[in-house]
Amino acid sequence: MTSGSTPPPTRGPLDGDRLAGASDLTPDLSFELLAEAPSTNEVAAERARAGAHEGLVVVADHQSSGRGRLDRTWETPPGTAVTFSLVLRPTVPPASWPWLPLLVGHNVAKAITALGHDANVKWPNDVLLDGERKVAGILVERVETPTGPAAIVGVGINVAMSADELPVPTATSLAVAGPGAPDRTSVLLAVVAAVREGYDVWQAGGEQGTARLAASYRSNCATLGRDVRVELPGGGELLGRATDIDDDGRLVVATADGTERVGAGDVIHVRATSA
Ligand code: BT5
Repeated sequence: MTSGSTPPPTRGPLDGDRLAGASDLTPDLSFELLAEAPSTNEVAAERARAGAHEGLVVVADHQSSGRGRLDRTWETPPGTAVTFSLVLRPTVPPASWPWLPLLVGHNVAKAITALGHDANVKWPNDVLLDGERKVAGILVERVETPTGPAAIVGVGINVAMSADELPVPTATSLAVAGPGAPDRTSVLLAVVAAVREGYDVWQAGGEQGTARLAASYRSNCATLGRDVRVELPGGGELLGRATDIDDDGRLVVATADGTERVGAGDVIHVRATSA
């Protein structure tokens, strides 16, 4: 699966004309394409503070200083990835906001599945291929703006990287998983449409919308039923079996000392057969 014999992927630039056409067809989405940006989340946050409407998608053909969670970095060689940030202005009650990052991961996984891959989500929102390697990462940030809080939904997808271009051993790309990789513009449009649609359905559904999202998320979460090690944000870790995602989107872990609920953390799926 990770052999060096992957055919050379297409590395053309993102197609600005197709993005403009998509903006015309879908009034709830508009695209701003930048040749290069340090971090699309930073640019989109600036746009939101300046009044950007819900549905603005800031796309970088190349992102040079991508950010992960907790000040980590997101690395993507030029021409190989999709990196974008979508501005949203959720109207769901504050208690439902924690579901947004999970919704995004779930819908990115669905879009990648529709492109012919076996994609699912490691809690909270790492998108894995074949239940193992990370193909997409998500960073959702809340920013205060003069017209109320906005959510900046940042998504990075590894599309055309060859095996030796992957930044870390736990990563994969659509090209490495094969067969072949679609062009980056097609991946971008498919993923943005899936996220926007899932978001609209969730927002329109009220409490039922969150209940439906939770059921759908649970059914495609690679973490449920697994033995896990959870590295907690403040240091420390939990070991146990992931048994559920609760109604607030937290991971429920059965440990030797009882049941714990985790709202944030890094999950490592522990294999029964190896360390
Ligand atoms: C994430 O963080 O997974 C969130 C990544 C979000 C990136 C998007 S791109 C568009 C938008 N603009 C931004 O500036 N960011 C968002 P986290 O779970 O903390 O994972 C980061 C870790 O993943 C790093 O410490 C590396 O170990 C690993 N990593 C870095 N680049 C990777 C890649 N391309 N593919 C897979 N893993 C990667």
